[in-house]
Amino acid sequence: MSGLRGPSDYSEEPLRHPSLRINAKEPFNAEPTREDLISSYITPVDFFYERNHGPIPIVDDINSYYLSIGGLVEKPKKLSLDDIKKLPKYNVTATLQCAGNRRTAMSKIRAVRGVGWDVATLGNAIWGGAKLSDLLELVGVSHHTAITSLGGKHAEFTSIDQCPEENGGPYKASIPLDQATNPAADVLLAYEMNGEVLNRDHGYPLRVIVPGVIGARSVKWLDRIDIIEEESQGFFMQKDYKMFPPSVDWDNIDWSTRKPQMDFPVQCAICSLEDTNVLKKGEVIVAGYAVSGGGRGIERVDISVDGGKTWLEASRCQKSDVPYVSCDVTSDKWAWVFFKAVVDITEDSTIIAKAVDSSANVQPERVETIWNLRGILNTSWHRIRLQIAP
Ligand SMILES: Nc1nc2c(c(=O)[nH]1)N[C@H]1C(S)=C(S)[C@@H](COP(=O)(O)O)O[C@H]1N2
Ligand SMILES: [Mo]
Repeated sequence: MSGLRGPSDYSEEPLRHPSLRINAKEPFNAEPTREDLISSYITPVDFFYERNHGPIPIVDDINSYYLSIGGLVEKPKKLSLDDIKKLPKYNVTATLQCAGNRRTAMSKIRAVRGVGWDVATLGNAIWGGAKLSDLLELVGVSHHTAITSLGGKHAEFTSIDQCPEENGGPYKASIPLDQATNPAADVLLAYEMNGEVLNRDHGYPLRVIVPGVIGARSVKWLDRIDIIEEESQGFFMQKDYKMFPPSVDWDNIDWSTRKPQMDFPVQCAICSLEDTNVLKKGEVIVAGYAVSGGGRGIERVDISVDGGKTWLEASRCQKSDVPYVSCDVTSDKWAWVFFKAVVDITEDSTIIAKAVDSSANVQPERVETIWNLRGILNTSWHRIRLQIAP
């Protein structure tokens, strides 16, 4: 075995920060409060959402851990963590977002299947590790390869956790080989998160980070990588995390008609306010995050306090040392931006935020128009109903 062990029950779970809001206990699924989420541009590990499909794996002896790389490659290999650490190390600031972020709001339109989430099922971390493109060179697959000499077109990541959806088998996902072998795609084999050793909850000892893509493809507790001909046939690629139109429900679904979701669309949410807030007349701070997938940066965030009749542009609260220009090499093109506006509220109001990305994609106005049976990718305008105390 690879030194990784996937328990069959929840008796060996790690300790978690008490401020996380738990949405499901077994498997453990939790998100921070809105306030905690925007308390720091780099999300502290303690406040970083967790999405699991089974019990958290364990490494009993790190010296016995190895990663297998095989499939349609000329030189299959087994690498220890030290071998992986010998490859050039990169730090990539990337926002990981679960496709189920904001699902609860979508389920209010019509029932959807999946864990309920508020608006904080994402986090922004500095991931440290080796590039997948460099690792694949060790097995004879050079940079910018779309198909190997043996016909491989996808890189499949396999974990060790026991997932009920896979009948007790491990979590799997894949990405196209041209993305895996493109150094600029920044796909990482991360062993660090925010400068610390990756913890068990987030994938110790090694996880994949696929920047700009829904979190589901960033496989934790990596056991093996295989270069395969077709995309991964695993449950989470084929029977989950696909985007369907509002006309498809459980009685007429045909999973094979859609592709697995990869990039996430433009998204934003207000985190300084809750729907239950009753405030005094006067200044209100409207602050939150905006992020887009595929390396598309955020162009602007619009705020309305009159239900969408008029708009004002929010200001950006970026880290002071990194100017945000999405096409600039020094920018964090995979990372969220924080926004802020101060508005004057005199009566009960609906406050709206919508973001625009660098390709001029805009969030859809109404959740009804993007309702889908799995409740993924709710990127509709984020609305807060504010009450003013009499
Ligand atoms: N092995 C494994 N990897 C996994 C998952 C999982 O259940 N098992 N969940 C995926 C999903 S759906 C998301 S959103 C992210 C969550 O990563 P995090 O828990 O570190 O925030 O991990 C992904 N990788
Ligand atoms: Mo997810």
